[in-house]
Amino acid sequence: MSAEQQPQVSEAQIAVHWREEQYYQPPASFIAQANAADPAILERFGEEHFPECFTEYANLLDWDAGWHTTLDTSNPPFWKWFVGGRLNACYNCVDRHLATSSNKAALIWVPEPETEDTKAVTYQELYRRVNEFAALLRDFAGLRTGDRVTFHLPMVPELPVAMLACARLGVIHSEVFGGFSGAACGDRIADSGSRILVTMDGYYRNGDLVDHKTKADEAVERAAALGQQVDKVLVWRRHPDRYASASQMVEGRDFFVDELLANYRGAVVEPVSMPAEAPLFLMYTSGTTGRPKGCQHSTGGYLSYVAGTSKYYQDIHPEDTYWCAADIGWITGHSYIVYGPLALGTTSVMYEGVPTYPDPGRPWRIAERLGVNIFHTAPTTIRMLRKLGPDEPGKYYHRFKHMTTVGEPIEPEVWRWYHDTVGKGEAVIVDTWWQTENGGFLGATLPALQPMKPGSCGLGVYPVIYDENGDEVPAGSGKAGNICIRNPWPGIFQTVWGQPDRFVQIYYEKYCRDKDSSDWRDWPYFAGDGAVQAADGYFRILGRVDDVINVAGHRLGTKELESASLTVDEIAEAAAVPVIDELRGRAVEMYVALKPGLAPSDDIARKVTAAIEHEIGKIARPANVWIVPDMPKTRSGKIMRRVIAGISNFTDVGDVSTLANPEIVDDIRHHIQAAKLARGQVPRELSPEEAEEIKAFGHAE
Ligand code: 6R9
Repeated sequence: MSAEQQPQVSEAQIAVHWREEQYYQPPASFIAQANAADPAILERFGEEHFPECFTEYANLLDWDAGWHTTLDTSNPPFWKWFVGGRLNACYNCVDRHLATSSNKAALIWVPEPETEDTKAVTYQELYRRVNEFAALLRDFAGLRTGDRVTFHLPMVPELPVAMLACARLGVIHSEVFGGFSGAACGDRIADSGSRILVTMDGYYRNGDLVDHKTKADEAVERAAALGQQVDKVLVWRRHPDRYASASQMVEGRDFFVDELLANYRGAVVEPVSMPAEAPLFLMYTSGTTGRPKGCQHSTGGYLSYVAGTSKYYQDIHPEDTYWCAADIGWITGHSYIVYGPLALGTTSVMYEGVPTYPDPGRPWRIAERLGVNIFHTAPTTIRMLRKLGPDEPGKYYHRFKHMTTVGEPIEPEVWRWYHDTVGKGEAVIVDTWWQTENGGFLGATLPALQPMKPGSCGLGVYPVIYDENGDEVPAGSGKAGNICIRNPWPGIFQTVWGQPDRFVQIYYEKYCRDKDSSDWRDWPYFAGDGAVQAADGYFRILGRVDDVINVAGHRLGTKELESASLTVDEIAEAAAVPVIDELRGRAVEMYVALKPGLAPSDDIARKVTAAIEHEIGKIARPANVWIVPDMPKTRSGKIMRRVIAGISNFTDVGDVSTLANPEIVDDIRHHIQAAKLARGQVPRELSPEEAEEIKAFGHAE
């Protein structure tokens, strides 16, 4: 759709002004080797074959006992997959590969310091390490099937070892992202009821050996204040011979894992045969208000789903060298660094540190040296690498057949750099839309069968767009609405740990047609994202439904404002926020960061305004364009729009302690608010509702 042909918008819709992008076809060389190259797969997974089609994913695994019911919907919306089946996730990711691949690398771990050696962990070694740690967890820590254990581990091989050891015992692991504070970890320990915390003394980040163990002390204290006693803290050492933390080891509570492991040398622990429905792990979502939500993932459904999507959407073959540059502390890392790739018996690369350390050529150096042929990362990382090292990929001889993107919509400009420069025009790109709650990809293209379209996540697993009344928004109408998933899928989380009512209320209440029905057709899954579907069926995600700016009745998606800004050559990153405006209700303010080496100028700000007017229309013209050195971001790289919205509106920016770069907040506030004062743009005092809206802007719920 061109900027001139704008659709009719009503209050209830988000205006959509995207330009249609051109298709990119997969190279013939990719198609020739792809796992999903036969169009028959599209037919096999058609809705008329639901739910039996998903047995194809389950059959990628080894089961101890087959299931009698593929999908049990008797207690909606608590769906159960592969009921009656039994399996062990660790056995499927480790033991079963030994017969053919014991000497092959399961993990290749790249430490951040380039002076330290890369370490390959073969399937045989992984088997040994997982068994020994499982014995320790069982015999020293007293963990039993069904218990929860919290990890607060960085990107080190000890993390997948610990996960798989739990899976071997049927113990439910809950990894808290290493960058989170001790207090955040303590909240999650308490919520999950963990008695054991597994942590590490320190790890490398941006050239520094970060002291991590200190957070364990704070976590234990916080958990105790919330009524959860931690009995033991198991501390791995980054360098086994020296302790890298300033914090004291607490007698009787804290233990060095490398010392304890001496007692478990050669131990073998039988994998516990678990029901398909047994929880495998909890993953807390980045919810910013209220109690954290522990998404409970199943063993059989989850593992089947990540194995199947890894095989078909990421085209992972056992002989590939696959690198997902996410952190295992997020769902992407659980599904697509550990469980999916290892279930398929491939080699999964792990990198400890920051992608731009010591320079923005680092990822391409790693890929060249290790022969990585599948690369997986997030738009925020792509934008950062493009900003700091736009020509770096050209200096290395890496060759990718496949690249994944995940985490937020990717601006077409950035997509093209990823495709042309990182992928050298010869890699397919799969834009994967999904959530912590979902276990694995939902919106994505099958790369050999469906062409790429920059900025669109493509088709996927039974997505549908509903309007506010629950009516389906037709493809090609140009109207946006709420993206939902019509059918259950095996990777769906089972519940919010300890909060089943919240599970139903947040994800199913909005579009449930009949609360008494046990027909899944009456229970679409509400994802909380806005989306639009083009005439060809491709979905484009517009961001969280609450990230909408209502200018004089036009609901503008933040993502399209940001995408328009990125068509300006000088711009590396952009964020749109609302400001309270007497005339128009809300007005748009843009925050932009420039590519390195460029000086801020009024001219650049004017270009951004012009681009927005051109791409979207005068209605979206920003009240101000602020050029800032960096954006406040979460640890997973998502821009915290509520923080900048607070700055623009002179309101409370809220808690910034979990940001990756909290120091930037005061810096931006000082400059922007001084400039607004000088321009006479200080807003009046906001009403409590307005203040609440600004505070909630960009929240995920
Ligand atoms: C996997 C993950 C989920 C939210 C999701 C959506 C956004 C993720 C996206 C995307 C557009 C994509 N999102 N992938 N938006 N295109 N390819 O990121 O999980 O951290 O729970 O975030 O991220 O808004 O609702 P999670």
